[in-house]
Amino acid sequence: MNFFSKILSLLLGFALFSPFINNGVVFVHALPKFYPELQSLNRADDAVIKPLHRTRFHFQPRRHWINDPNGPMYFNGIYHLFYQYNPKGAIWGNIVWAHSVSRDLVNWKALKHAIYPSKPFDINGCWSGSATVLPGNKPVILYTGIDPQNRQVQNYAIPANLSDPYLTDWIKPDDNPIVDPDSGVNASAFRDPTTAWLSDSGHWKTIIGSKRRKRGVAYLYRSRDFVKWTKAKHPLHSAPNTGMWECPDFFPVPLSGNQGLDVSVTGNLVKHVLKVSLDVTRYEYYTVGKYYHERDRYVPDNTSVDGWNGLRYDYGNFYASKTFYDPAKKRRVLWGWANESDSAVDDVSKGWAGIQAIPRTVWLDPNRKQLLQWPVEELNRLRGKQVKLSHQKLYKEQHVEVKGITAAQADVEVTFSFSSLDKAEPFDPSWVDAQAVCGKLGSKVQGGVGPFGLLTLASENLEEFTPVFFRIFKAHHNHVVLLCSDASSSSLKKEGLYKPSFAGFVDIDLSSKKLPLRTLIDHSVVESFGGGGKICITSRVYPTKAVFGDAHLYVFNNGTEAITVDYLSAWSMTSATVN
Ligand SMILES: *[C@@H]1O[C@H](CO)[C@@H](O)[C@H](O)[C@H]1NC(C)=O
Ligand SMILES: *[C@@H]1O[C@H](CO)[C@@H](O)[C@H](O)[C@H]1NC(C)=O
Ligand SMILES: *[C@@H]1O[C@H](CO)[C@@H](O)[C@H](O)[C@H]1NC(C)=O
Ligand SMILES: *[C@@H]1O[C@H](CO)[C@@H](O)[C@H](O)[C@H]1NC(C)=O
Ligand SMILES: *[C@H]1O[C@@H](CO)[C@H](O)[C@@H](O)[C@@H]1NC(C)=O
Repeated sequence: MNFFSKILSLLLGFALFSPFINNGVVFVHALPKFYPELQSLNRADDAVIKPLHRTRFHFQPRRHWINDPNGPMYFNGIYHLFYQYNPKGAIWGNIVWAHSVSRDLVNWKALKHAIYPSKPFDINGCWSGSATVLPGNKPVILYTGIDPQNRQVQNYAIPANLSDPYLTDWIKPDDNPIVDPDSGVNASAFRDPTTAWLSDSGHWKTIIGSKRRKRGVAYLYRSRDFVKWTKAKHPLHSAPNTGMWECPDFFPVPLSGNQGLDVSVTGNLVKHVLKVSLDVTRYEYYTVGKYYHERDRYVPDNTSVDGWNGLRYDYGNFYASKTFYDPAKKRRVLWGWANESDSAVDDVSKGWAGIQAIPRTVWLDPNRKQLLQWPVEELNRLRGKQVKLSHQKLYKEQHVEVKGITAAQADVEVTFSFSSLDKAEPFDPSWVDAQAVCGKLGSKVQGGVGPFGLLTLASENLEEFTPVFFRIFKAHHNHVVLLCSDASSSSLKKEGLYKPSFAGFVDIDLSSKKLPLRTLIDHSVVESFGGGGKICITSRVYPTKAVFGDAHLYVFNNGTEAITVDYLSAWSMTSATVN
């Protein structure tokens, strides 16, 4: 991640913005301001950890700041997750690779830090990277180190003892760094190596995120021995006006079925996915395309938008994501960081900041234009008490409570149906920004078909609620479905909260006149999967009344077309054992 953007997390507010326009694209540069006094407020004792909005089944450390998931992998029956972590406080700084292990991706045990600044090649920072399991079942980590000149260099680390089931200790060999930024590369924008793949020619390949002026770039490097790396003449891919590409991720998906593939698989039965995290917007986008492995070039399909209006894994708080192949269950699993939406001062006072979203299985949609995502199946083991609703009609302005579960800690699966689309509101073709549409047409603005959905983390009299809802529009030739996860009424707290109306448009076949939705609710996070995983949105919210036993869950409709809850199943979730 970018040094400046990381400093952003130190800010109380973004003091100065200077937008300028280039080729029709607005770049917003934030001029960072340091608040060193916040660093001195950091505390190390458990006593100050505020439990109020802590999650109970998401991944988070016991305290302090976390950001990017790093080097996820499966090794000898155990899942490993490393992550960017500040051992000294709840704001960004002092970053190490913290390390946790799990047998089920749900319950985690914290180990000691795997990688921390100690050598010239990482003395100023141990930033993000990936794990690759080499033939012979030997894991190796590639990560970005910040050297004494503050250059971003790429290093490797290997387990000290392959017989240790937890791979607790890691060695950083003295022949690091293994990749220096050459004269053509901006040494302040050169980071986050991916899991390497092996080609038929016996070369290992990895990509490293960068930029050239305003062009986002994924530089490709090749190696025979994993230690000596050579930059390819051409990047694997690049795109104009997207700015710095952080945390690239590149992997194959089979044309059909939901299995995952090892990263080295190529051929006519796969497509490839390239995801990048855009430092300028703090969002990610991905394309589906073809990898020409002889030429080492990736070309997105013409159905994928290659730019910051592209497809997103998640239209909410979700960044710096990374996938790995799980050979035990033959699936590809996605991790992503969900940052806080409160202020740095609030983070210091609650003693912690940042969670990882629930790991998701990802695979190619049968339409081959996008991915589908679903929470890993192991999460279902936390499902406790279940309540059901079926054939529940919802007329305009109606909401019905789903009673009998812990609404602040729940998993909800629901299928809505409607009998006609005739009442759908007209779609304005100038609406390209779904979030702006949701901001304008929230749950309170009545519609035709929708808004309908769930009211999560709601207080009894709806002073606070986070609605997750669909709204269907009639465009010239088709219907357009909007999914919103709207934090604007999520909290009565007035100051210091970011309450965006996150939303995305989704290409769903409406011929069945049904729309499914699954939402995971965990105290300060609402994570939704619309249309069977076609669209995901994660919101971070901080209710003041709708907490613990005072939180409620409702289904609602605010459109003129009557909606039916065909079937709803909601579960109280038990708490996972996390770190
Ligand atoms: C390596 O790990 C194994 C299993 O934990 C342990 O028995 C062995 O003593 C370790 N070797 C060293 C050199 O630490
Ligand atoms: C290199 O990247 C840094 C960090 O984004 C930026 O401030 C600087 O202007 C870039 N240098 C060049 C020569 O583009
Ligand atoms: C997109 O590519 C496909 C082949 O992959 C081609 O058949 C189609 O005509 C292209 N569409 C456009 C609009 O270029
Ligand atoms: C439904 O619409 C009414 C009228 O605009 C509004 O008062 C109410 O808050 C809306 N319900 C929700 C859940 O937003
Ligand atoms: C998460 O926090 C919000 C509110 O401070 C910012 O607006 C986002 O830019 C930030 N997201 C990331 C990825 O840093």
